[in-house]
Amino acid sequence: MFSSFVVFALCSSLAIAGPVPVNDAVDYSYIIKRQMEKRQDLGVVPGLPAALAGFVPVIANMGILPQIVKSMNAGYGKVADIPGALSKRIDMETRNPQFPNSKSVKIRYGPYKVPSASRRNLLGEAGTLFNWPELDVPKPCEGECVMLSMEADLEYADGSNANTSNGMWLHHMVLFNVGPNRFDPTCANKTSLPHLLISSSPDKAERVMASGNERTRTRFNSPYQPQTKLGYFLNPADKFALILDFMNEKTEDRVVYLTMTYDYINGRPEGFSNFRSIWLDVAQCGTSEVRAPVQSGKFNVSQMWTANLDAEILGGGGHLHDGGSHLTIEVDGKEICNSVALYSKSNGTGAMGGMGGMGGVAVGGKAIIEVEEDLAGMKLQKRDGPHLSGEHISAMSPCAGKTMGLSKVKKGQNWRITGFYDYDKYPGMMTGGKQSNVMGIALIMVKNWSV
Ligand SMILES: [Cu+2]
Repeated sequence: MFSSFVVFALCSSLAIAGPVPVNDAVDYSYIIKRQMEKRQDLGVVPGLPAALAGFVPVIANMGILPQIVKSMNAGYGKVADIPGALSKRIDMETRNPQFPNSKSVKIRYGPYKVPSASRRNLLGEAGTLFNWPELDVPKPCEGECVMLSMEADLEYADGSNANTSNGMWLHHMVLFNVGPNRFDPTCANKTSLPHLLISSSPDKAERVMASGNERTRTRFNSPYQPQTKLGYFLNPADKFALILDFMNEKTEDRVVYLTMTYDYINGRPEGFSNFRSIWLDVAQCGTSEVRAPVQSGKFNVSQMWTANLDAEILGGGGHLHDGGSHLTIEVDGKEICNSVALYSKSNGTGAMGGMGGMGGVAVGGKAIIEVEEDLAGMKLQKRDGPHLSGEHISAMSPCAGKTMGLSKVKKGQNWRITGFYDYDKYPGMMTGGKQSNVMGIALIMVKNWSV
C-alpha cells in the first residue's frame, strides 16, 4: 500500500565504524554516531517525490507549495482537542540522571486527524496526512535552557501508543527552530522545500531533529560520558515549528497526538558547549538524491559550501549509497577527511542494508548496541528500497582526532565534498533494471559555534 516514491529517509540509518579517535580529552564518538544516524533524516525533503526536486525553484517562485499541501490534506490535519484526553504537558522523572537539575517533559501536540487507508491523495498515497505544517509548537522551556536529548512518538487520546502494531506510522517529523541567528548553514540563501513548508527560509530557521517510525532518541550528549557536556542551547526568542507526516493502515479515519519528550536543563549550566551539526550534501536543500550519471564504472558527485559560521570541530563522516567507495571533504583545497565505505554481507538488517547499515560503535571499550531501537527501525520496509542479498555498505569510517585534518570551521573557508562511486567494484542498488538515485552527504559535528 505504500508508494515507492516516498523518498524520505531512504536510508534512515547512517552508521559509522568505531572506535573513533579522540579529538581532545573527551571522546565524542557516541554523539557522532547518534548524530550520524539521526541527522540523515534532516536533509531529505520529507515525502516529496524525487522528480519534484528539480522544480523546487519553480514551486517556490509560484508560491504554490502551501496550496499543494493544503489540498492534499483537505478535511484532515489538526482538529479540536478530544474531551477527556490527557494533559498536553506531562512532567516526567529526568532521563539524564547523570546531570543534576536536568528535567524531562512530554508535550502532546495536536490532535491530528489522519485519513483512512481507503483514501488516496494526489500522489496516490493511501491513508496519509501529508507533510502537515504545525506552527503552534510549545517549547520545553520558555527562557534559556540546554536541550540534552529528545524524541518523537505517536499516541491516541488516552495516551496509548499509536504504532505499526495498530496500523499507525510516524512516517516522519522534522522539528525546526526559528529565531534570531537561527539558520541552516549550508542552505542559507538557497531555496529549501522543508523551510518553505513552515513558511520560513534557511536564513531564519534551522532543523533541529527528525524522526521516522524508528522513534529513536536524538542525543546531544553521551549517557556513558557525563563529561561530554554538549547540548542544544535554546533562547527565549526561539520558536518551534514542525512538519508532520503520518500514515494510517486502518480503513477508518483516526486521530492521534504527536508527542515530543524533551530532556533539558534550565539556564546555561556550567561547562556545557553549544552543539550543532553542519549538513553537507551534493544535492543541498532538496531531496538529497542525485540521478546516477552512468550505469557502470566510476563517477563522482560534488558540492561546494562557503563557511558562514565559526565553530570547533568534534568530528564527522560521510554517507553514500551502494556503489560508493569513499567520500572526501576538502577545505581550501586540502583534504581534511576521507570517509571510506565499509561493505559487508552480514549486517543482518535486510531492510537497512545498502545505505549505511546499523553499525555499533565502541566507546571506551564498551560496545553500544541499541538493539531495541534498531529492531524498530528494521521493520520499516516501506521507507527503504528493495534490498537483495550481496554486499552493502554497513558503515562509513569517521573522521575525528587524528583522522580529522581540521580543528575549526572559519567563515570564508571553501568546503567541498565529493562522493566517489565505482559500480565495477561495488554493485549499486537497482530500480527497474537501472542504477538507483545516489547520495553524497557529509555531517560535521561542531561545538561553540557563532555567526
Ligand atoms: Cu541515503
